[in-house]
Amino acid sequence: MKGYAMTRSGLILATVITGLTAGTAVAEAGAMAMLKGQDGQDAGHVTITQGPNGTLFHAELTGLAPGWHSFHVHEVGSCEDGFAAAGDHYAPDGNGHGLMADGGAHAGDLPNIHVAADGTAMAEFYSSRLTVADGAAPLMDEDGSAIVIHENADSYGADAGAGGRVACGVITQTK
Ligand SMILES: [Cu+2]
Repeated sequence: MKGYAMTRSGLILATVITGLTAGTAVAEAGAMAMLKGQDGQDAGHVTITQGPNGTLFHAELTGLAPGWHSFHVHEVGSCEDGFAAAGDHYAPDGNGHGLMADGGAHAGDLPNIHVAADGTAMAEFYSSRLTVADGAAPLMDEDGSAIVIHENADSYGADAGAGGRVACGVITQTK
């Protein structure tokens, strides 16, 4: 009877450990990007904080045209060549574009931001797909990644319609 009780305890302990491991798979980490416009002027910054089950983006932006704009993670950590060097949207899983599209979305597809009349925007997004350094879609992969803000709002469909690149910042790991 006593032996049976010990076996039961052993099984319960094993279950608890498995649960904890699943909830803490991604290590704590952080990153940031300082953004510039095409004229080289400061366009604000984005801080990125890794949590146990997702990644929080906090954006404080300036010097942008009022209205809605696309906000994406692009696949290369470079803003050279008029921001073209940032490449396409970050999509390590091979999904198509568009938060609301069949076959979407790119891991780097994020919600639009709204810029006020004074050219500033404050926004926060949470992504359960992107990670700072570990996992299936790390921002700090071999060639890094960049935040790009576009001229137009993202349609969230398969064709983004985002237009030109108006601000860019290379993502760098801070912890
Ligand atoms: Cu983009």
